[in-house]
Amino acid sequence: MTTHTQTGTVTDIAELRRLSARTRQLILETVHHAGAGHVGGPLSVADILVNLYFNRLRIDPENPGDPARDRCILSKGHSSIALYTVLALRGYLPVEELATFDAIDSRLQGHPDLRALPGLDMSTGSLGQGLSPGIGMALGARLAKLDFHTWVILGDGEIQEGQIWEAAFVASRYRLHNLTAIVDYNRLPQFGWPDASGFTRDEPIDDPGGKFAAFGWNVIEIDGHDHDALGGAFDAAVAHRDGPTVIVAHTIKGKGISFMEHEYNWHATPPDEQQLADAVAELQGALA
Ligand SMILES: Cc1ncc(C[n+]2csc(CCOP(=O)(O)OP(=O)(O)O)c2C)c(N)n1
Repeated sequence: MTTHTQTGTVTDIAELRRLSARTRQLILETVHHAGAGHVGGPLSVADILVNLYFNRLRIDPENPGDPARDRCILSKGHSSIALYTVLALRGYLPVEELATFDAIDSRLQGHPDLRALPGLDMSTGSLGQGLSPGIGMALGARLAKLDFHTWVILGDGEIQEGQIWEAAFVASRYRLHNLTAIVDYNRLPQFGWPDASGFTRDEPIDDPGGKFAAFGWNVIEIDGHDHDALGGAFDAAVAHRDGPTVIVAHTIKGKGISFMEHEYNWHATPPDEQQLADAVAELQGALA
């Protein structure tokens, strides 16, 4: 087995929290500057991405194409600005380049394009498709005798897509212990949940962990904003050797900014000047 050397790891919880706050600040500033982009989902997934990229993934920004590196697929690709921000803080691109987000020739498109930016492992955006290439990567690792781990981040709205459950079945059938899915379980998709009378905030289908368990997956449930819990869950997922693991990360859409939390209206609304100032003021304590 060939193993990748890990570089630049951060294990200190206070520093991980500070990186999360900095990530949130940059997400908000970038979307405000671009006048476009998603907000609620990126703020929801920020801690998961920070912990993965700084504390878990065996990666090296100097060698982004190493075949032995861990893989990470942001299947909920509309949250790209969170991923670009974490990649920038991790050294894959200059932080200043975030200002080009969503511009016509930018490497940082509204949805991730793996041909444009080293450090991206999959192009995503059409929801429901990220777990399947994750299976391909995990099977490829087995064939190539590489010990890398593949991580796939899913939205809870996204897992309404049937392809997710075809993939769940296949991953279990091949006992892919080198594959972990993380559900960003903020319980809010784009507009709430449609029903006969319009939109409701009551989920029609809950307990994603129970559903993955029915497909034979190992299930871990955690608070997806708690860096201690995230690190522990990632360790447990890698240690589990009998099939794939799903981490159901209980999160809050718009996390960190009081007037954005639990509000689907902030799914993809750029903050104006005053809203940005108010939001960054809320983050100040955590940035220190
Ligand atoms: C196949 C497909 N259908 C619809 C969309 C439009 N869309 C973008 S984000 C989104 C809601 C996703 O909700 P969720 O997965 O819960 O993400 P989060 O709440 O974390 O942003 C939708 C419907 C899409 N990108 N792909």
